[in-house]
Amino acid sequence: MPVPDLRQRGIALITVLLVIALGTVIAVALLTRQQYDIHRTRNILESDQASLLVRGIEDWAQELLEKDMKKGKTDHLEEDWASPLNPIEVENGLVEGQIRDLQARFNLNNLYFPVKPSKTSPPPQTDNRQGIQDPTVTSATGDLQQAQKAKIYHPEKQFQRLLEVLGIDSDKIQILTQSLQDWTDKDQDTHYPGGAEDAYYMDLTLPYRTGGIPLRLPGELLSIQGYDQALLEKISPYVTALPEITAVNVNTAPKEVLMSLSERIDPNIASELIENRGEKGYTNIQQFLQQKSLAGITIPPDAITVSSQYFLVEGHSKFGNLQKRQYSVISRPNNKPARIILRGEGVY
Ligand SMILES: [Ca+2]
Ligand SMILES: [Ca+2]
Repeated sequence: MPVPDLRQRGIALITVLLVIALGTVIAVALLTRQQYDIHRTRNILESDQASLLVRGIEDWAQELLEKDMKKGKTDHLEEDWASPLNPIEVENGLVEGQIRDLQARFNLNNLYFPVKPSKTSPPPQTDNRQGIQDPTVTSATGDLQQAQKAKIYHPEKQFQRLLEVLGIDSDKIQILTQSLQDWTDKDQDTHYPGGAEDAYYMDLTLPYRTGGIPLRLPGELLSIQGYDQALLEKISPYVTALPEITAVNVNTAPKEVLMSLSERIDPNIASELIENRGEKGYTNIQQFLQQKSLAGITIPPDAITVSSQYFLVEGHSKFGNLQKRQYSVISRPNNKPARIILRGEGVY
């Protein structure tokens, strides 16, 4: 009988050890995988719970805004909707929210939509005095025309004034205004001298085309010539992007936005206008326009309102280890249910 080779016995032993080691590695790998799966499943469940919680904020906001509409025609900061929803603890989490009036801000899309002639607009110019030679009459007509012209709303002027109030360099203001106009308008005619159409963007290292439609979110400004993150952060509390032309609600607008209504509204006048809102806000635009501090200052009536249709709802929820932030834009047209027209994760 051949004597077993010691070397062969050694190899057999190593093989056994190797099989045991492999077995252990596989077992550990399986266990780890199982742990990962458990974690992942927990994350998915918690994420779903956090999403459901934050979605509930929308229902709260819609209900509150619909109730508000039944209470009266004006919207101001002493109303229920304007108070934030303080954090509500739920099992394993919490939820909180806040409604903001988007018509307290300048609507960037006002540069896109044509200004609608309304009841408050001055009547079209009909000069039936042509041929009259009396210089005093001509001058009176001229003054009247001047006054009527000053009442016509020019969104681009308001935007430029807002940028000025926010401390943006005066040589950048025309570029920012005209490139926004070019970005949204349907044509390819570049506003001179500050605008930019496809020809400019197609020449960039990463080429792209202009939108040719109204903005959906203020953040889209980042694609446009002249805008960057720092500028966006500076202006974003004061601007919005809505699907139609909108007026500024003088009952909710901050100082900076009130100042954008006329270059003659300085910080003191704006503070007075805010103080004079009182507890109930201005009842109608005439009451606002008749304020003593606005004597001699013309504000286009179409630029202002005392009630709002568009609101922003910001929600935040926490469930387990997960958090969610969500923004929703609510449209609440007169006597119709409030509905969500835009929703996204993160910050508006
Ligand atoms: Ca209201
Ligand atoms: Ca264009």
